[in-house]
Amino acid sequence: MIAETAQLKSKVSAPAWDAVRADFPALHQTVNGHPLIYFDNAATSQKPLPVIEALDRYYRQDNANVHRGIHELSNRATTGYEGARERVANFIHAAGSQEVIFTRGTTESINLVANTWGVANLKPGDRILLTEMEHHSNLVPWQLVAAKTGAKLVYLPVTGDEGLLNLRQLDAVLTPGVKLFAFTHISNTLGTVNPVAELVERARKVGAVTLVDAAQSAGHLPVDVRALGCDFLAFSGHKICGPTGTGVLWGRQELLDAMPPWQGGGDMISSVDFFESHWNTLPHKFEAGTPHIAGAIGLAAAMDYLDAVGRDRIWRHDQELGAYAYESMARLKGIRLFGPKVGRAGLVSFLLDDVHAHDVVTVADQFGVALRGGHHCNQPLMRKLGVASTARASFYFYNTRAEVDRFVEVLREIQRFFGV
Ligand code: 7TS
Repeated sequence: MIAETAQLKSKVSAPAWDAVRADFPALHQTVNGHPLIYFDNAATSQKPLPVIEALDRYYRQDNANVHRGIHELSNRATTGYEGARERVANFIHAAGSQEVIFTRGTTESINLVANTWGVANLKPGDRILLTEMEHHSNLVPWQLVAAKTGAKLVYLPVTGDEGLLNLRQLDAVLTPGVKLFAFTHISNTLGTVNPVAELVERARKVGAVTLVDAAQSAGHLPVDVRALGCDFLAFSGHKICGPTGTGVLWGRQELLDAMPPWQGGGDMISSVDFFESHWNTLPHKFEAGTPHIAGAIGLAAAMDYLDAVGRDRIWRHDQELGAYAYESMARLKGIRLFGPKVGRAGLVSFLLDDVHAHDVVTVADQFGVALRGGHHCNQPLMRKLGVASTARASFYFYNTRAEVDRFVEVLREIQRFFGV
């Protein structure tokens, strides 16, 4: 197991991929009589033993509420939880852990910004710039806040099947009226990798605040919020080997300080009277109630794990597997592939002839291959692409070329099955 290497990162060489794979219990099972091929990583990743063990250890030994007790277990829980926050800050190169807010996931992180920064700062006529490739969780919160504030939504278009942001149209939509530009780092449907630093720089020129949806990138490549230059960054723990129900909102301290709280309750106050209250300092102002203590500790273990493997190495692996899958799949007659031909992340969306995406996924499951089919919470993008849904294979560092080869064979079986 590579858990030990997490602490000794600088002293040991990165573990072999076989050793990494051995750390994920869920990968070693048969499904419908076939060895599982788990290609649904964009939805959620599997969990390695050190993360499972961190949760187990917390609940067995340290379980107590945080920031309240003076007793030993509460101190341990608080140390674990706040230590996890430091780990996150270090993982994304935040200026300090006070800039790290724990949430339930990307969705909640974006809703937090929309409901606090958005409601406090947007007024009628202001513009919110999004892109046509956003996940519903980076669309709907802004639709809600636009309805509340009178701000207007504007979209940066995507170029057809290639699925790149149309940067030639950026000047036309990134006007001085834009107060917020929120966009995804990596598209969960197209596999496009967007030029975050360039987009942020362009946004800054018109004075727009930027929010990066890093749901598909945070655990896949090194993310440095200060190098990217953005104002907010959101991601989910469960997509990067951490527990479900965990996520992060990172924001620049001066913005977070100026934002009103979102949810009220315990822990987010410094004092409460019958008619008014005063808010706690960062990051507690945005964390009302008992947080997901075990989840945060598990997420920190996931980050240790990813860094022991090496995020540069994970990213190279992701890209190689994405390119290999794309090229192998492109050889199938009657397949339609979505997203960029080169430079893609580790996922491929496709349609086989006129077989419905759900049928592809259902038959693939009979062969032990876990895919996702549907609109992937990208309905407007699907409409733009002229399809109702796609099937999608999404990879992570524990997936192999041999699995891709087997998956392509299964796609051939599916074509035979449907007689196409
Ligand atoms: N943003 C992007 C780009 C995503 O891919 C997802 C989840 C989210 C936001 C929301 O994350 P959550 O953890 O808050 O739910 N994407 C997917 C997917 O592609 N398949 O299932 C969930």
